[in-house]
Amino acid sequence: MLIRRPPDIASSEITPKELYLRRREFIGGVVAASVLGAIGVEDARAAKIDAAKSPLSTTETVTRREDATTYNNFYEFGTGKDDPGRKAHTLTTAPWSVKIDGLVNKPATYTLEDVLKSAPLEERIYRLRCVEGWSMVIPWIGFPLAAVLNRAGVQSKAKYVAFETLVRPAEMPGQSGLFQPLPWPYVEGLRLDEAMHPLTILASGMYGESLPNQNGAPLRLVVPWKYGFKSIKSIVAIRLVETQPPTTWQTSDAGEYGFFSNVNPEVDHPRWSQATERRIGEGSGLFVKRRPTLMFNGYADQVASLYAGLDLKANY
Ligand SMILES: Nc1nc2c(c(=O)[nH]1)N[C@H]1C(S)=C(S)[C@@H](COP(=O)(O)O)O[C@H]1N2
Ligand SMILES: [Mo]
Repeated sequence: MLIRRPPDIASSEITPKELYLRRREFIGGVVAASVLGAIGVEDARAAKIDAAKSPLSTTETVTRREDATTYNNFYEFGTGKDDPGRKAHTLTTAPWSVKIDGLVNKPATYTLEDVLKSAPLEERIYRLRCVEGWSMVIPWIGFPLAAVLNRAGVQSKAKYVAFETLVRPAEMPGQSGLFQPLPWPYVEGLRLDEAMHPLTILASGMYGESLPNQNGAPLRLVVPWKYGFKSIKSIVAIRLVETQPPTTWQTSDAGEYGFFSNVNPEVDHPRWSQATERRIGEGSGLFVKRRPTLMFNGYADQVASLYAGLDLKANY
């Protein structure tokens, strides 16, 4: 997003992947066996997760897992959409801990296993709309962020929640190269009422399995009514604070990315319209179908009241 490129991927970018996917469908014999072998290794690492489907799920067609795990933004592994899928396997996600501190009664460093005990895991099928103009529908497995915050005991002075991603250059090539696309750690923030909203979840899995590294293993935020960059990956710290915390994209370009970043078809990005979006997997090349972007990404009924009286153009 930082890099001055057209808002949507060019057809020249998608073509190789489309070809690759099509080629995989036709692959036969020996080659197929080796491809399956590679998939087998990945499957061995992914743990199956049983979770009841949440009624807060959309009934729209789910994006193919193949697309959701090969077309990503995770700048710690590079700025290319295929970088995370190719490079994130180097990240070790166990053991993992999450520090929860700031204005809470019980500041502590929780193990991942302990965090996951905060509430029953459920499957939530959510739309994810990237600020760049594409979207997916992803079956997350997670639980409300509110469960963790309530466990820690939020103090009355707390007004915002700040989140932080891991910094580990040895395992994150985007943090160690000559070209550093962003300042690290990647940080994000929510107003406390947004963080406590039942739609806001911490996800540890998707597609019935533990999260692939490229999607933010082992624990990431998902805030479905905001642009995708708010959904911070591979979280190591959650801090309750009194004043609005800095966020990575706002810090890197405040004129283009705001703190709220609610999906809004009526408020354009300075360099492109946000009125429509391309659903990954729907058409390709010249035949890309664009669909209208929905207010609050289609979650207006549940979240519009959070912003009553707020000028959404000024507070983008
Ligand atoms: N730490 C971190 N979190 C991140 C990003 C990132 O670069 N680093 N990219 C964001 C952006 S721009 C999007 S669109 C979503 C993409 O999530 P997905 O790859 O699981 O679809 O992750 C978000 N979370
Ligand atoms: Mo994004």
